Amino acid sequence: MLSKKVQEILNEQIKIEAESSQVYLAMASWAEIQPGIDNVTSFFYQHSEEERQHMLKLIHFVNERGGFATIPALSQPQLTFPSIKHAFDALLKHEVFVSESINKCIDVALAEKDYATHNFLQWYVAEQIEEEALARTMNDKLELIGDDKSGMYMFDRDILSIGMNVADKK
Ligand code: OFO
Repeated sequence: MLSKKVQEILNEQIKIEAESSQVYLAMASWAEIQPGIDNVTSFFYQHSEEERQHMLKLIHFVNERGGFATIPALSQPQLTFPSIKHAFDALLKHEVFVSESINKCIDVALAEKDYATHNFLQWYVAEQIEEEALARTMNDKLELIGDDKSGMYMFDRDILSIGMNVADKK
Protein backbone atom coordinates (compact mmCIF):
# COMPACT_ATOMS: atom_id res chain seq x y z
CA MET A 1 0.00 0.00 0.00
CA LEU A 2 1.35 3.42 -0.92
CA SER A 3 1.61 6.12 1.73
CA LYS A 4 -0.11 9.43 1.03
CA LYS A 5 3.23 11.15 0.48
CA VAL A 6 4.48 8.53 -1.97
CA GLN A 7 1.18 8.58 -3.85
CA GLU A 8 1.35 12.38 -4.09
CA ILE A 9 4.90 12.50 -5.41
CA LEU A 10 4.21 9.70 -7.92
CA ASN A 11 1.12 11.56 -9.15
CA GLU A 12 3.32 14.61 -9.65
CA GLN A 13 5.72 12.46 -11.63
CA ILE A 14 2.82 11.18 -13.76
CA LYS A 15 2.12 14.79 -14.66
CA ILE A 16 5.79 15.44 -15.47
CA GLU A 17 5.95 12.39 -17.78
CA ALA A 18 2.70 13.48 -19.47
CA GLU A 19 4.07 16.99 -19.94
CA SER A 20 7.34 15.55 -21.28
CA SER A 21 5.31 13.72 -23.90
CA GLN A 22 3.59 17.00 -24.82
CA VAL A 23 6.89 18.92 -24.92
CA TYR A 24 8.35 16.43 -27.44
CA LEU A 25 5.10 16.23 -29.37
CA ALA A 26 5.27 20.02 -29.85
CA MET A 27 8.89 19.69 -31.02
CA ALA A 28 7.81 16.95 -33.45
CA SER A 29 5.01 19.05 -34.91
CA TRP A 30 7.35 22.04 -35.31
CA ALA A 31 10.07 19.84 -36.89
CA GLU A 32 7.54 18.30 -39.28
CA ILE A 33 6.97 21.63 -41.01
CA GLN A 34 10.71 22.41 -41.34
CA PRO A 35 12.20 21.31 -44.67
CA GLY A 36 14.48 18.26 -44.86
CA ILE A 37 14.49 16.97 -41.29
CA ASP A 38 12.18 13.98 -41.56
CA ASN A 39 14.25 11.79 -39.23
CA VAL A 40 14.58 14.53 -36.60
CA THR A 41 10.77 14.73 -36.80
CA SER A 42 10.48 10.94 -36.29
CA PHE A 43 12.92 11.14 -33.39
CA PHE A 44 10.72 13.68 -31.58
CA TYR A 45 7.53 11.71 -32.28
CA GLN A 46 9.17 8.53 -30.96
CA HIS A 47 10.47 10.34 -27.91
CA SER A 48 7.01 11.73 -27.20
CA GLU A 49 5.56 8.22 -27.41
CA GLU A 50 8.23 6.86 -25.03
CA GLU A 51 7.32 9.52 -22.46
CA ARG A 52 3.68 8.48 -22.71
CA GLN A 53 4.79 4.91 -21.94
CA HIS A 54 6.72 6.18 -18.90
CA MET A 55 3.55 7.91 -17.72
CA LEU A 56 1.46 4.75 -18.21
CA LYS A 57 4.00 2.60 -16.34
CA LEU A 58 3.65 4.95 -13.35
CA ILE A 59 -0.16 4.99 -13.56
CA HIS A 60 -0.30 1.18 -13.47
CA PHE A 61 2.20 1.01 -10.59
CA VAL A 62 0.26 3.49 -8.43
CA ASN A 63 -3.07 1.74 -9.07
CA GLU A 64 -1.64 -1.76 -8.56
CA ARG A 65 -0.17 -0.74 -5.19
CA GLY A 66 -3.54 0.34 -3.81
CA GLY A 67 -3.26 4.03 -4.69
CA PHE A 68 -5.13 6.13 -7.21
CA ALA A 69 -3.32 7.58 -10.20
CA THR A 70 -4.91 10.92 -11.05
CA ILE A 71 -4.83 12.09 -14.66
CA PRO A 72 -3.61 15.68 -14.70
CA ALA A 73 -4.42 18.78 -16.73
CA LEU A 74 -1.45 19.73 -18.88
CA SER A 75 0.09 23.08 -19.68
CA GLN A 76 0.84 24.10 -23.25
CA PRO A 77 4.47 23.45 -24.18
CA GLN A 78 6.76 25.70 -26.23
CA LEU A 79 5.44 25.51 -29.79
CA THR A 80 8.20 26.96 -31.99
CA PHE A 81 12.00 27.13 -31.87
CA PRO A 82 14.50 29.52 -33.45
CA SER A 83 16.55 26.54 -34.69
CA ILE A 84 17.02 22.78 -34.38
CA LYS A 85 19.86 23.42 -31.93
CA HIS A 86 17.48 25.42 -29.71
CA ALA A 87 15.02 22.52 -29.70
CA PHE A 88 17.74 20.05 -28.66
CA ASP A 89 19.01 22.46 -25.98
CA ALA A 90 15.48 22.60 -24.60
CA LEU A 91 15.30 18.79 -24.74
CA LEU A 92 18.50 18.43 -22.70
CA LYS A 93 17.35 20.97 -20.09
CA HIS A 94 14.03 19.17 -19.83
CA GLU A 95 15.69 15.79 -19.29
CA VAL A 96 17.91 17.22 -16.53
CA PHE A 97 14.77 18.59 -14.86
CA VAL A 98 13.08 15.16 -15.12
CA SER A 99 16.12 13.43 -13.61
CA GLU A 100 15.91 15.81 -10.64
CA SER A 101 12.22 15.08 -10.20
CA ILE A 102 12.88 11.31 -10.22
CA ASN A 103 15.50 11.88 -7.51
CA LYS A 104 12.86 13.70 -5.45
CA CYS A 105 10.53 10.70 -5.79
CA ILE A 106 13.33 8.46 -4.54
CA ASP A 107 13.99 10.77 -1.57
CA VAL A 108 10.32 10.50 -0.56
CA ALA A 109 10.20 6.71 -1.09
CA LEU A 110 13.25 6.25 1.14
CA ALA A 111 11.95 8.64 3.80
CA GLU A 112 8.72 6.59 3.85
CA LYS A 113 10.69 3.31 3.92
CA ASP A 114 8.88 2.27 0.73
CA TYR A 115 11.47 -0.06 -0.75
CA ALA A 116 9.16 -1.43 -3.44
CA THR A 117 8.71 2.07 -4.88
CA HIS A 118 12.41 2.73 -4.50
CA ASN A 119 13.12 -0.44 -6.48
CA PHE A 120 10.51 0.44 -9.14
CA LEU A 121 12.06 3.89 -9.61
CA GLN A 122 15.49 2.46 -10.42
CA TRP A 123 14.20 1.79 -13.96
CA TYR A 124 13.57 5.53 -14.32
CA VAL A 125 17.04 6.36 -12.97
CA ALA A 126 18.63 4.17 -15.67
CA GLU A 127 16.34 5.61 -18.33
CA GLN A 128 17.28 9.18 -17.39
CA ILE A 129 21.01 8.40 -17.55
CA GLU A 130 20.46 7.11 -21.09
CA GLU A 131 18.27 10.02 -22.17
CA GLU A 132 20.59 12.69 -20.78
CA ALA A 133 23.56 11.02 -22.52
CA LEU A 134 21.62 10.93 -25.79
CA ALA A 135 20.60 14.59 -25.49
CA ARG A 136 24.22 15.61 -24.76
CA THR A 137 25.48 13.63 -27.77
CA MET A 138 22.95 15.35 -30.03
CA ASN A 139 23.86 18.80 -28.68
CA ASP A 140 27.60 18.15 -29.12
CA LYS A 141 27.05 17.13 -32.73
CA LEU A 142 24.85 20.16 -33.45
CA GLU A 143 27.47 22.43 -31.89
CA LEU A 144 30.07 21.04 -34.32
CA ILE A 145 27.71 21.35 -37.27
CA GLY A 146 26.83 25.00 -36.64
CA ASP A 147 25.29 26.45 -39.82
CA ASP A 148 26.79 23.84 -42.13
CA LYS A 149 23.94 22.53 -44.29
CA SER A 150 25.68 19.31 -45.32
CA GLY A 151 26.38 18.62 -41.63
CA MET A 152 22.69 19.05 -40.90
CA TYR A 153 21.85 16.72 -43.78
CA MET A 154 24.04 14.04 -42.18
CA PHE A 155 22.68 14.73 -38.70
CA ASP A 156 19.17 14.09 -39.97
CA ARG A 157 20.33 11.01 -41.92
CA ASP A 158 22.01 9.51 -38.81
CA ILE A 159 19.84 10.66 -35.90
CA LEU A 160 17.84 7.48 -35.48
CA SER A 161 20.99 5.34 -35.32
CA ILE A 162 22.73 7.79 -32.90
CA GLY A 163 19.91 6.99 -30.48
CA MET A 164 20.47 3.26 -30.86
CA ASN A 165 24.26 3.55 -30.39
CA VAL A 166 23.87 5.49 -27.13
CA ALA A 167 21.38 2.87 -25.87
CA ASP A 168 23.81 0.04 -26.78
CA LYS A 169 26.59 1.53 -24.61
CA LYS A 170 24.46 1.18 -21.49
FE1 OFO B 1 10.49 9.91 -19.01
O1 OFO B 1 12.14 9.73 -19.71
FE2 OFO B 1 13.12 11.29 -19.96
O2 OFO B 1 12.02 12.51 -19.54
